[in-house]
Amino acid sequence: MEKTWRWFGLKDKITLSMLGQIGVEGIVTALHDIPNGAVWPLERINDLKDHIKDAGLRWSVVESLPVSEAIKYGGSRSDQLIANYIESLANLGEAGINTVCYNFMPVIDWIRTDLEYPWADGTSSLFFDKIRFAYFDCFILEREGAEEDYTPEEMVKVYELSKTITQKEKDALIDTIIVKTQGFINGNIKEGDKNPVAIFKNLLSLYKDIDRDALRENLKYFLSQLIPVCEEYNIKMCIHPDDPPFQMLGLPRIVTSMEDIEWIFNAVDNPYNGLTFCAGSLSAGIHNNVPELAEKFASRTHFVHLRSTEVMANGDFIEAPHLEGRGHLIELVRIFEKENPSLPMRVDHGRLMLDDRDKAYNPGYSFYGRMYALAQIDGVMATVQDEIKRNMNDKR
Ligand code: DNO
Repeated sequence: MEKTWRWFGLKDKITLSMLGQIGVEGIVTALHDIPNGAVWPLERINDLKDHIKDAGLRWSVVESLPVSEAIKYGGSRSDQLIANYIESLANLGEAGINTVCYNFMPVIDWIRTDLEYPWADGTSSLFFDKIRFAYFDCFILEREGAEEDYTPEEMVKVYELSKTITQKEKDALIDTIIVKTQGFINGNIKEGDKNPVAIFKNLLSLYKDIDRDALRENLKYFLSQLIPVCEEYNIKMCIHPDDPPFQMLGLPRIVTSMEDIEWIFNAVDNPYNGLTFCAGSLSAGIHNNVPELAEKFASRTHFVHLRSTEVMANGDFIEAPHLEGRGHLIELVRIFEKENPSLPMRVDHGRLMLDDRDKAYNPGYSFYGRMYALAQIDGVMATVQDEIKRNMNDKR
């Protein structure tokens, strides 16, 4: 697979010349400063593409071309926003950038409760604590009916927590769930926004009449408008699974399982309607067998995120070291190397380690942590490629 790296543009403290030194071949990025919903001008795309090329790399994948909320909930501006999206795609196609990752998660992209969960070895990783999340849902958002989403045993723990949690911890929880993890993704909420909880509640209310079926229909409509343009410009669209892959906050989530992904592929049955195989997101759902999904969807996978998680019996999950956990990345490398050796792959999220701390990297996007994971995966890829070569020689 092609070794790519998510780079956040000219403002990223991790420079392209650093990436050149650690074996990165392709760049995954976006025009992060263009507001969600506006057209990406061809000139701007070409400028960034040339900048990357000058560093001896290529712009392999767009992550993400964000889908505006009104497209997802089917608001009155939806058609105009889809027209803008199509124009951006055509411009990307014109510039020769052919893989576009996006997601269709309402309101909130990915969800974690802790950005620096400590490991015994001194490193730290991202973590999801179900009880803290339930506390946020029931006591901070005060979402109507929230308690019904948790078991009575869980609610007992939530009430216990409510007696001891400090204001500082509450603020940190809000900051982590709806600001820090979202702000850098062209999302709905930015660092510095006043009263993020109110903004967030307002966004949730946009979906009060949208269930899974309605969201699916809006995705189908969006894709059916896009795909002819993708065929014309050879642009592979790849939807990112929901992270984590289950229903939360009363919002519909439609990219969580084998059945969901099959539904999407059948809704617009065209190879340009493909998947970002994010092993990390998929592995956080105990209903998912990640290698089985990879076997099944390899031919419609256009981009791979290699990351793994471990899910606890109480519903918490942690981002596991890349060679451990439910992601089974070694097996995935076998599957994808066989299917398409030129598929772009990026290691996703890394631990905070060594000199990473206090660098204010976007959560999950450390330098040494990701570099370490990339080196591990690089070794696995070399081994698997060698296995494939040997098998071919044996067959001759
Ligand atoms: C988080 C990422 C997501 C992902 C988007 C793709 O680290 O995996 O933000 O980039 O969901 O649209």
